[in-house]
Amino acid sequence: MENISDATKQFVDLRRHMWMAGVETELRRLIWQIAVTGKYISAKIHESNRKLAGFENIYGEEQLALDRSSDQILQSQLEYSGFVREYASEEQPDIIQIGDGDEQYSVTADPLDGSSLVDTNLAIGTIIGIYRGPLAQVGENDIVAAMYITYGPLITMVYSAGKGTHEFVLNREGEYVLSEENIILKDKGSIYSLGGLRKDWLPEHLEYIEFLETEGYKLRYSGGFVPDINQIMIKRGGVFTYPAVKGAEKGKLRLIFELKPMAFLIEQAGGRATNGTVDILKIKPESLDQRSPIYIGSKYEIEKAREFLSKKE
Ligand code: AFP
Repeated sequence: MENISDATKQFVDLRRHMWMAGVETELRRLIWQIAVTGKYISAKIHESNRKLAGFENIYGEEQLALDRSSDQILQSQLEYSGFVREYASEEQPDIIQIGDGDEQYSVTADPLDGSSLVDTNLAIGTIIGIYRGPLAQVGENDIVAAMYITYGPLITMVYSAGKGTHEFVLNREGEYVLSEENIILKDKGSIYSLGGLRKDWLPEHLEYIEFLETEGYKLRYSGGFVPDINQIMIKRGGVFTYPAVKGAEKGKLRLIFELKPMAFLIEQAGGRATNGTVDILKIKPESLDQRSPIYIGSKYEIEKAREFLSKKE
């Protein structure tokens, strides 16, 4: 499908784009239903009192009322979709059975990633993974679609259903209209986004970052995975990393909720995503809460990461 002209993009909404791209009917409806929750979550952000909910999630992290309400919005939206088998989110300890077990798709969510930034008014986001079959058996390449919604000055939504990565903007009429189609990253970018404390980086990671510094990369790190990845996506290149660090060799970010969806989107845009040695999409999760180091972005930066990480003593 050739790219839609700039003049026409504003008339192409999400549903029409997915139909034109040949996305399978149930998947089209599912992506649409999830995208719609972005409006409700955004309304919650606007009305939030930003007080901690006094709860803790399974990771022992305090939960904002927003985290929980965003999760409830997503779960209830999916419960009435009719074609979702299971739902799992970072805010709940277990997989939730939504359907009667023979539905095609299961959904993972980080309902409000970066929620600790809400009080700073920085952009935050929702990360969605759509998998074929049961979540407990997710293996290599079981992810069939992914999306993220960025709550910033504009609400934007980036999705892929395996036919390229595309961005939509929520307009005043409450429609997601096409803004960037078939996003393709350059082989090499100019920004890097560095998670973890420098004092805790392992030697091979530090060497990699120092190499990038000799090449003049500019630091772009907000503390929100969604806007940090979105910057690499929209600027067409660069690298985000949250590495293994001393005392946390698995890094911080969750494989099934955060890393696989973003890896799917970035690879559909011609980029790469690895844990330093293995492609993120090839890792079979051993548990719902499995974490992994991540190097994600343009080909050149990821190949260099593999080179430096393979020198591990
Ligand atoms: P919160 O959801 O607790 O704000 O954490 C955000 C996050 O999971 C991810 O969005 C960021 O990339 C990463 O943590 C930032 O971690 P640091 O605060 O350690 O930099």
